[in-house]
Amino acid sequence: MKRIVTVQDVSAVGKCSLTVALPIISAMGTECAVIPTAVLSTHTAFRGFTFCDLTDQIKPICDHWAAQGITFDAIYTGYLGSFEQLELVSELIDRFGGKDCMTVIDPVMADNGALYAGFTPEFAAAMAKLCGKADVIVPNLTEACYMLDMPYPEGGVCPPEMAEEIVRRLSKLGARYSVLTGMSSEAGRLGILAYDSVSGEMYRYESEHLPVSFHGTGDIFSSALVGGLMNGIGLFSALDVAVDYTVQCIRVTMNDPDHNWYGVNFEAATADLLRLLEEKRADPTPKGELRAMLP
Ligand code: PXL
Repeated sequence: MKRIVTVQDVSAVGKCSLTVALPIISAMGTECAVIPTAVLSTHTAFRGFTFCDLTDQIKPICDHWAAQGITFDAIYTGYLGSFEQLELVSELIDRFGGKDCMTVIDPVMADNGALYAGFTPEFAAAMAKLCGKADVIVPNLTEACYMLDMPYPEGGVCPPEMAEEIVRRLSKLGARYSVLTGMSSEAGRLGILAYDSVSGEMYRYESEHLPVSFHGTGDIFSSALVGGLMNGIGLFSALDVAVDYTVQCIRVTMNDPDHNWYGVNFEAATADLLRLLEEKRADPTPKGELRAMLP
């Protein structure tokens, strides 16, 4: 069985970061080890949340794992809250990464043209440096603009040529695959644009653009992507699964009159996720390399 480690916070209520990565990756049949970077009562969109920093646990956890000979097929990082955590994750990649381990970095720190509370442009620059150590990076448009130190386009409008220019620029940070999320090449559609800096291939996949926005969907997308990659379905096929699952999560949430404002009903779409995954696993020609990295 494949084993990954994900490094992000536990927002105890709020359906994001570890509380979605763990169930999604497990449901997709991969062991999901965790390094909780902090425990919060809720994510930071709530008022008055508690916060307990666990930075000092990261190195001892890694030391123990190294002593036990524990290895990983992937490292997946999400929300990281300080320069020190970026540095510790960089060391973790040096220790546990390598050619048999895929590193996926979701540089969670901003959306809709603005940084989340507590983040600075200097942090974005440090995150950009960390992204250089990844195989796959998955920023949204805001995160990409901060990491590239470029202005956020008026109203978040990013025509296809601009998106292609951005993923090319992102690839200069050093990751082989740059995936820009929240992209739309036509009205009513939303998805991703991916760029393989080795082959020069651009890959676009879009699904229905539902007229709502929910917290935590980025983490759901990235977790499903990592789960797909661990199933050996190829990066582009894994992106299809992640987009379709995220849209399905939003759809079921919209249809639930009792839904929460703080997160989507990703649990209710688990059967859809497994069906989407099975369709790709049954496909004799899954799209995108990275499959080659796996048995
Ligand atoms: O979903 C990203 C995320 C993760 N963790 C925490 C957050 C957020 C987004 O705001 O606040 C603590």
